[in-house]
Formats: sequence, C-alpha cells, structure tokens
Amino acid sequence: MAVLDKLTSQQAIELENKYGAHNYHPLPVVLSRGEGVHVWDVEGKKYYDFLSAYSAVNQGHCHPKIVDAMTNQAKTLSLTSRAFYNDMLGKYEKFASEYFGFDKLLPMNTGAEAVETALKIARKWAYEVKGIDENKAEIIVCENNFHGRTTTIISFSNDPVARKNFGPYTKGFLKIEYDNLQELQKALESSNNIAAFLVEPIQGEAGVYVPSEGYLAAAKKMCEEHNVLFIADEVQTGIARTGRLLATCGNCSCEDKNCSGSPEVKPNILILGKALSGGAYPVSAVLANEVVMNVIRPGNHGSTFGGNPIAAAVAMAALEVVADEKLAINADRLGKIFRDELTEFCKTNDLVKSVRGKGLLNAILINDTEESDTAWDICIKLRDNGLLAKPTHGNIIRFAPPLVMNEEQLRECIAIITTTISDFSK
Ligand code: IF1
Repeated sequence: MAVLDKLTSQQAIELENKYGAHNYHPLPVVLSRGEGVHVWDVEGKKYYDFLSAYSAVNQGHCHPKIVDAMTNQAKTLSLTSRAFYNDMLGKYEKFASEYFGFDKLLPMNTGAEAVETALKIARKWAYEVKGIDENKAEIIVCENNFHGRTTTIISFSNDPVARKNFGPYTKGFLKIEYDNLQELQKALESSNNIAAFLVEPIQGEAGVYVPSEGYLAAAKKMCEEHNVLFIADEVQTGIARTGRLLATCGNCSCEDKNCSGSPEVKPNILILGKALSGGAYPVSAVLANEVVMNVIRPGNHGSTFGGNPIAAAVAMAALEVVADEKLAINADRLGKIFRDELTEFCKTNDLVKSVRGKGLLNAILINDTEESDTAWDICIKLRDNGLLAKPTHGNIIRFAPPLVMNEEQLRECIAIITTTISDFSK
C-alpha cells in the first residue's frame, strides 16, 4: 500500500491496532481534515470538535495565520539547536514574556517537559536561593493531579493506570487534597524543606474540578508567607480556555482590560503548552521572574527542539490570534451560555447529574457508576449525531470546543448534546 493511499476508517484503525502501541483507546472515528470548529472523517462526515485535542486547538483547526507562520518559517529555517543563536527565539521570548507579564521564558516542547523543567527550577531555587539542604527539597502536589506522563510526574500521581509498574518512583513530593487550604497550610508548616506547590488551576483530567472561589489566591498567599514557590500548571487551563487569558491570571497583557483576572494569583512559575501553538506544533514554555529563572545557567537544562524557530514563529502567531480574536472574552460568554443551558437540561433529564466548568472547559457528570460504559456509549451516539467528545474518568464527559466557536454553532451543539442524551435515556 503506498503511504498516501486513501484509507477507509476500518483500514486506518486496523493499521494502528497492528503496528501501533496500544497506549490509547480512541473513540472509533478516523479524522482526516480539520478547519475551525469542524473536523471530517475519512468518509467525509463532518463533526463539531468538542475536545480540541485536549484544549490544544483553542484557536480552531488549521488557523490560517498560524499555518502560514509555520510554513513560512519551515521554508526558511526550521532548527538550529541552541548550540547557536537564531533570529526568532529572542523575539519570541520577549513577546511571550511581556504577553504574560514575566521577566523570562524557558522554551520546551511538550507539557510534561515544561512541568519537569518547572520542578527542576523550583528545586534548584530551593537549594541556591532559599537555602534548603541539598537533596532535601519537597514539592507539594494535589491528589488526582494530572501533569503528564514522565516517570517523575507519574511518581506523584495517584492514578493507578498511569502509575502502576513504572517504579521505582521519584521521591520529594507531598500529596494533599485539592481545594483544601487547611491541608496546604499543614503541609507548608510540616517542614522547612518545602520548595514549591504545584497545582492545576482547574483539575482537567480528574473531571474538570473548579476549586472554590478564592482558593488559588489564598494558596498563593500561603506560599508567599512560607517562602515557597507557587507553580501553576496552565497547560490545559491557559491560553483563554477558561474565559481569561490565564486561569490564574496575574497582570498579564490580557486583551480584556476589565478582565475579572486576579493579579494576586500571579504564579512564581507559569507552565504553558498545548494551545501555546494552537495545536499546530509541539510548543511549551516555563515563565518566571529573574530571581527564580536565573538559577538556571548554561548546561543545566535544554532540549534539541526547545525554542526552535518554527516553534517561536507558531507561538507568536497563536498568541496574536488569541488577542486579535478576543478568544478569552468569547470563551467566557459562550461558556456561561453552555452551563446555563445544560443546568436547565439537568432538571429535566435524570441521566445528567450536573454540569461544571469555567469558560469553554466544561464537563457533565453522568448519573451512573465510574465503571459503567454509559458515558462512552453517549459519546458514540454524539459521534453519530456529528459531535466529538470523550469521557475523562468513567462517568464524566468533558466538553471543550475550540474558542473560535460562535453562539449559533454553540447552540446547535447544545441541541445535539441534549437531544442525544434525551434519546439515549428512552
Ligand atoms: C494524555 C487532559 C490528560 C495536562 C496538564 C501537563 C500535561 C497535560 C494540566 C502534559 C496533558 C493531555 C495528555 C493526554 C490527554 C490530556 C489530558 F487532561 F488534557 F485531558 F491526560 F489528563 N499538564 N494533558 O492536561 O502535556 O506532555 O501531553 O503535552 O497523556 O493522555 P503533554
């Protein structure tokens, strides 16, 4: 079979099953094209994308401005490594640092790499600035976290499927309950060796858990009082997904000057990924002010592709799209419509227990056990009705469309979701 031969969906699935590692269980649909809020399968059927590649495609599939930036740079200079300077990286570092309101940026590729980078920076800051004894640093994390799939990151996961049989595990992490300030206070007081607190502003994979109002601000304040770094993993919640440029916000150059952002939640270390590139290319970043970032010196950290010219060009274009098209404001407005409509629907349908989320990162809780296939079966029916979504854990379905969606499209999707679930219940 020539590589470019057109495959049927079944053929594509069979190839992946035969030649690919089985590290995913995808919904049975084979996509071959994407544009804006839509994707098409190989047979030409059109769908609304309500996952956005786990919030990486916030700017919509194949956004022309981002694609043009990528192709133009790819035809000019794709990769130099950091052994030499290039004319794109400094421009991007300045652009993005000012865009989010930090002194400096360390460029990486995937979200997990950026999380690992943040952990290394926090530990080095703890030894060289805070003065903790070497190899004694502890980092506080939350139960039910998701920060990626590397050995160190799964070492502090409590998801057995992500963690079992990948030991021995990396030490130096304390786990506390998410959205529990008393437990954070206790952990901060438990030792003088605490370097940092790593937290998702909304726990995405756990099931789109939005913490109590004021939790992040109070947590940041507690960290300050204990000279502990507050690290925000905004890989999934960042880049306008939750209705603000950042879920933690924090004097960024948000296009919405009357943004309801809370500058007092500005993290000491900000982790970005996914939609930092609009889903066009693997781009992640760690941002911090000089007092923290300057612990990193030549030879301490790096990566072959980190900060490459294409990544720099793509990320600048992707961030310009977020500002130019006011995606945070749109996500905030449409998210409120989505939750209001689904909340009303919950009252009339006992298969949906609740809806929760912020901006266009939302989820519904299905009235069945975690072990049931109900959420999965509903997603199969949604697929048949032209909308793609996927359960997170068992009985929770995440809904996260591209932020370029308009109200008419959103209302059409709400109708697909409510009709599908109503018919499913019969
Ligand atoms: C999978 C979901 C999972 C993330 C946060 C870091 C990373 C992620 C908050 C790592 C990645 C992806 C990974 C993908 C499914 C998806 C995901 F929550 F977004 F749905 F798994 F939890 N921090 N999330 O959400 O970034 O290395 O993937 O670029 O691994 O199954 P990455």
